[in-house]
Amino acid sequence: MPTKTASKRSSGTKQSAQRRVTEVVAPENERPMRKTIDLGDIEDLQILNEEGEVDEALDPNLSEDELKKIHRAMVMTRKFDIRMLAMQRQGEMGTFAPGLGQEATQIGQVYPLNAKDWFSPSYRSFGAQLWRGWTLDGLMLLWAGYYEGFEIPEGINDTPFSIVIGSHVLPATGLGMAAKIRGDKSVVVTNFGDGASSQGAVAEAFNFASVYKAPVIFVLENNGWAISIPAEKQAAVREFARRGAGFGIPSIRVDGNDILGMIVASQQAADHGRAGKGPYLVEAVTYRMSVHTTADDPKVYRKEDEVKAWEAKCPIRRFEIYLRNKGILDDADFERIGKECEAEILEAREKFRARAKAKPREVFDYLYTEMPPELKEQQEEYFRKLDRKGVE
Ligand SMILES: Cc1ncc(C[n+]2csc(CCOP(=O)(O)OP(=O)(O)O)c2C)c(N)n1
Repeated sequence: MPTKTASKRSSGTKQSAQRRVTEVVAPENERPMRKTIDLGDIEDLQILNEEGEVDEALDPNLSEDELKKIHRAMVMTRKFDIRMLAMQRQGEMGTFAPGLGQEATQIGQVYPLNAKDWFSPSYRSFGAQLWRGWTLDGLMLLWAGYYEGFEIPEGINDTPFSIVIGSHVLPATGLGMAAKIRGDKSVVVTNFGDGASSQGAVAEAFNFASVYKAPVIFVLENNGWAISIPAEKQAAVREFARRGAGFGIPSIRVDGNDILGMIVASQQAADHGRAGKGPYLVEAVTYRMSVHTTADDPKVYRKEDEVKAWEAKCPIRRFEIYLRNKGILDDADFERIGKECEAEILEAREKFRARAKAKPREVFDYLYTEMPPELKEQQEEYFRKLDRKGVE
């Protein structure tokens, strides 16, 4: 192989000696052939399209009872959403994160779980929490800031939702690793947004889960926006599912407004975990139709046309077309179910109101076993103020 010698002078030094740099130059015909690396296929799944047409070959053919249960859960999620927003606007609720338009993503991801499985959600997850057994009045208490609302319902393995974005994904992986060691075949579903997927902790979680084959189903809810940051500023690739491939995690991209697609993908991911094969990444492509939280006004950063275009992809409307075509439910049923859900929510609101009694003297409690002296001082001053105002 021929060699080429180049000479170069080092500059600015007293002993500017000549250095000899030798490069090895391979002739064209001796260079190794370029190879490509196969990153594996990422399936892009849709079973029920925007018009409510179903791909018969992929339809999971769930029983009538199951389909009705799923539909009711989606309607309940939406009705709860609308009511909570109204309660917040009327001053009865704390800051709230609506999930309007994400009902299929929510219900689909927890559908394959049983009580022994784990669910570790982000804050926009009340739909999935209701499916898991959290109560309507409990969630109202939670969002109104009462610690009683955070109590995990008896019999399920859920964690409280996380507000620090991406922070819960690493502990969820720890739960998956523990499940793997116990060998009890339980799986963990953890969800997070497109924005959270850029957090370092999420990359660490992917890596640990993949290396240790932990049965974790990472549900990346790509709802188009992380507050005012659009998905195209979040990642240079359109498909967030690609993020799994680099960690050796089988990944799927699903129409997150298609409840059947979400169920099939989540079931596939759960089966994979239960079989000891490790984690799975499910990218659910959906859209945040409402405000980020009640403290946000999306009109200042996104166009109404974009929201309008997604209205046509409504997950509930297309599922109702499917149910109507199958002769399982009709328009009168849809109206009745809507009213029943609304009545249940109003009943829960009464329970919530009976329990939501502000206890101003508890403000300093539940943080320390032994309160630091400076906090104790503040507490005493605060109590004197309450006494002066005649507040109990
Ligand atoms: C570590 C951390 N940084 C910043 C915030 C403030 N914050 C709250 S939500 C949010 C955007 C999250 O977007 P995404 O993960 O896409 O989820 P989405 O709200 O769209 O469901 C940010 C930056 C936070 N809660 N935690």
